[in-house]
Amino acid sequence: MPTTESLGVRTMPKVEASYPVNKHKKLQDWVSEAAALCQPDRIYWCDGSEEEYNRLCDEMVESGTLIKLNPKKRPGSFLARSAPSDVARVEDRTFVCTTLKEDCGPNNNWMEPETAKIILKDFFKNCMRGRTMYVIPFSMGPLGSPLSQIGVEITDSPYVAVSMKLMTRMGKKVVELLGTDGDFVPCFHSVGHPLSPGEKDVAWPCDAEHKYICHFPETKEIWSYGSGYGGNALLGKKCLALRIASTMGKEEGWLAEHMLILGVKNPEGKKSYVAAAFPSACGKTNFAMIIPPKNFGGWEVSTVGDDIAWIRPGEDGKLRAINPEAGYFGVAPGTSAKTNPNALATLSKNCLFTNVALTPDGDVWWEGLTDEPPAELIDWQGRKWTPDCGRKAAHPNSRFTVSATQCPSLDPEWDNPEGVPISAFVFGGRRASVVPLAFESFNWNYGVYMAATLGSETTAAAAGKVGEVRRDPMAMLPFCGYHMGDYFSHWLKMGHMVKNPPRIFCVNWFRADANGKIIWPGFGENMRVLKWISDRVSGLAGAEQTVLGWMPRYEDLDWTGLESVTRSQFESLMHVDTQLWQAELEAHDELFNKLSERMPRELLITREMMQLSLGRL
Ligand code: TSX
Ligand code: MN
Repeated sequence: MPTTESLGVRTMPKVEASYPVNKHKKLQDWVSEAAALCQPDRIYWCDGSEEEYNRLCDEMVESGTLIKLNPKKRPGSFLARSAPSDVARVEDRTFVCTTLKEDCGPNNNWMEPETAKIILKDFFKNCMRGRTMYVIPFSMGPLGSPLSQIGVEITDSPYVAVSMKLMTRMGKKVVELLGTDGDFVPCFHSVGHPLSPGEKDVAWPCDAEHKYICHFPETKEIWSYGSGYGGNALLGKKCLALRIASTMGKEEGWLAEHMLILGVKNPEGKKSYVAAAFPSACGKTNFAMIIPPKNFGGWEVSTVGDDIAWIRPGEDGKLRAINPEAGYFGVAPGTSAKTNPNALATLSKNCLFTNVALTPDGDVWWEGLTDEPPAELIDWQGRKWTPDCGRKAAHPNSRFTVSATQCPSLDPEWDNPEGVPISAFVFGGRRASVVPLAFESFNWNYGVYMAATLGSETTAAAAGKVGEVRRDPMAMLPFCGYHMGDYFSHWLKMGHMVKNPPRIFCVNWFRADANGKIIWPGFGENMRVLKWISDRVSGLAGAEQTVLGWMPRYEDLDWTGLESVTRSQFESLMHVDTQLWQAELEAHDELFNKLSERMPRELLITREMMQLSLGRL
């Protein structure tokens, strides 16, 4: 007689949960359906406890996925080395699946939803054989906050499970909050590396050939196959909190933005909050954790978030924001006691590192951590490394994953379910010329124009020609889950929906002199610009009106304790070259033409008005 096994039919795998998980029928059905498709050996419901976190880490040390770091140097911390083919988000394998292709826009790769599901179901079939299927309930945002969203990730990666514990509010409490019929975003993930009976696992399983990161904004679902890394696999972050949430925001009247949130307290104790968007390689986490210069009397900066902000109109006519995340998944290289002392302190314990180098005494190292590299290391691929070997010790996209609660500058309101009131939006790019150090937009629509045309120059780290300007509207180009033209319209609408919209500022820490040397000292010294922004909002700081907007004059910035920037250097930092700006506006054509079918008229008119006013000079 044929056995059920020989017929290819398997019974349901064993389910393990330390708490009741069978109250929510839709969730139950989805988990059962996923298990029937993926055929894991075991289903494990995460409870989010410390005990569970430690157990999963220990199991991964045992299996070779994690290396335990020296507890004297880096208590409670681990190193993971990914497969060399799985080191970053895969933008060309990331899809937005809308019924109509027009709705996803030229800013996204499109697949028809039913077709995508047919293709992916084929990959998901039996893909968890020999593995545990983890069910990870998580909240993006404070538990139970009206601004939060719940997600449930199904994955066969224990690395994802422990990362979600660090990055979100995860576990049993979320299932309790869901009750019998609460809404959640299903986040379906597999590394795509099933094990046949007796097959030995690898340290970083993934599918080296097939990767799909699919978003279904119409049904609010995420399906991700083939990668175990970062935003491809930790589905609460870029997939849910940006791509799916941006669509929710458009439908429901709020914003899901790629922004840090920081608090600024002046010496009188008055606090305001700023949300800021920067494209990659501009030092966003460094700015989120900025420490004011010495002698900068009484100003304090605190961190609400370093990557994502969910923003909605509050009853007071202001926009209120939460950080949907509960941890930092930051780029390690360049992080040091000089560039970001708060981050370094955050990383001192209970930290999960990925693709950094290992020191002989069981600690971590990456390019930029110290001026002098250690004499020998094990590099991110597990090979012997010496300073003269010609290779990077850490992968340029190597990461730390750590709970926000360890950040010394963490804002006391970071977990407030009501969010914090936003007084200013800041947009910054890396521009060697054209864009001044700081200016304030004339009004909402003009500010949206500046944000929509945000550009940043490519650095050696990014592919493409070095120094080429890439447009990255609101730093959202890879993260907006719908047509970017509709997104601009939504931004225009949001400013007019509230009585007191935030003021909009643009900054550029990277302006260079004729020799290509960056003029502004940056880092903690950016506090001088932040103080001006904070004082502008309070009506305390002066500015002059120019064609670009309101700009600080030399005397409008606080120069206490800074000798390295002369008045003439300040003039260079602020100089607006009419011809270069005319060329800049011309260059905006490329972006606007790509989005022409859905470009809001307001932005086209703003461009014409700018061209007219520049032409008059
Ligand atoms: O993060 C940066 N910020 C924001 C800090 C709050 N970086 C690093 C960018 C790469 C991720 C910066 N780099 C900043 C900056 O403001 N400015 C610069 C350019 C710069 C680099 C080095 C020095 C000065 C400016 N000084 C010395 O090397 C001594
Ligand atoms: Mn980011």
